[in-house]
Amino acid sequence: MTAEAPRGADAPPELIQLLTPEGERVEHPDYDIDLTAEEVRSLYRDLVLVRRVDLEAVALQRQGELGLWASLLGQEAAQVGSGRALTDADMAFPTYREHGVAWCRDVDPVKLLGMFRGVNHGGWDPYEHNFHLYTIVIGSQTLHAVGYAMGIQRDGAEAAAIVYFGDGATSQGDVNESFIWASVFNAPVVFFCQNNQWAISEPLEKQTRIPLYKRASGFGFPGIRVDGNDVFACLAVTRKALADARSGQGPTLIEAFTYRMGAHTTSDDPTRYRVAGELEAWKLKDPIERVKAYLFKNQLADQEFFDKVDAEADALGKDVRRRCLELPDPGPEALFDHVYGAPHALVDEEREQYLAYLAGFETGAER
Ligand SMILES: Cc1ncc(C[n+]2csc(CCOP(=O)(O)OP(=O)(O)O)c2C)c(N)n1
Ligand SMILES: [Mg+2]
Repeated sequence: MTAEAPRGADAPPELIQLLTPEGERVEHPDYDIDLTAEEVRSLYRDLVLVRRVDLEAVALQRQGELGLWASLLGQEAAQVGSGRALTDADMAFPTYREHGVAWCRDVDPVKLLGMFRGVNHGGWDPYEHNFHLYTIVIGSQTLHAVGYAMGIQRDGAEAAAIVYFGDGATSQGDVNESFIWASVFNAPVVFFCQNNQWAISEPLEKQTRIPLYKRASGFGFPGIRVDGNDVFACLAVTRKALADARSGQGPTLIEAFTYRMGAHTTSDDPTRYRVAGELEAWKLKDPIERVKAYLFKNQLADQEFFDKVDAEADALGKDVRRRCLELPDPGPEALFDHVYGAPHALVDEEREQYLAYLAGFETGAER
């Protein structure tokens, strides 16, 4: 330990990496992954397509078609790698930024856009995709995930839950409480923290004095740091953590070390609080470029393949834009839908009152 190291710091953090930023494969004794050329091409396609959907959503917001958008730019590998590690039976609990995981769960991107356009309250059936609704209240979904995991544990299901949250969320009480519950009940849950270095304008050093993954040991379960810009490593590490959870070995905290390359949301201007050099340094670790380099170097894909993926991405961007603009505005009564799972007398009464109130404006009879 050097004189400058913070009190309590011990060994330097280990980072699981299977693919370097230059596209070189690295072996790791605990995290071997054997991907076919087809599987690597498929991961590359996922990464490119989710980045394209994200880009289109940012443009739509800038043109006034969405109220807000939270970009995943830079975090594609963390999301696609972990998302592709899930089985159909596993359940994912996202924040508001997990568009790449939504993609892996076959949620139509237009449904995500609908929420940010204000025409739905979530837009998809969580059980149809085993992908919970987006959660804005920071960290609260960790409690939902642990509760769900304890439920499937009691059902004896061959499944696990995975919950996504950010570096900033680790300072929330909910997240720490969920760690305790998961630990003492040995719940089949994977805590997937995307450490993108920022919580809006608050840097990582204001959240923690030790690497986040090391927090897990204090709660009594393993923590691991993975290169969040390495889709192979994210896939391998998440696969193992999920398998451990399903086989009764309890929770794991995965810290995916990555970077939010864009603004926090479209309402934010990161040039006010972070230096440009930081972004430039992370651009060299781009999650897509390294897979492309790997495919090229190993002659697993040719230019025709890359052109085809780019064309598919453009077509997807256009299609998402067109269908977003065509989304119907819901009637005001839709506000009362889905408050409960079944009809409810009080909600019905409130809906009627509200519609009568609105009708008053048309006739001028009621105020
Ligand atoms: C309980 C709660 N407090 C504050 C906020 C406002 N808020 C929205 S996003 C955010 C930062 C979250 O940072 P992090 O967990 O690192 O996730 P990231 O946005 O970087 O993915 C905050 C404080 C909120 N949504 N919920
Ligand atoms: Mg963050």
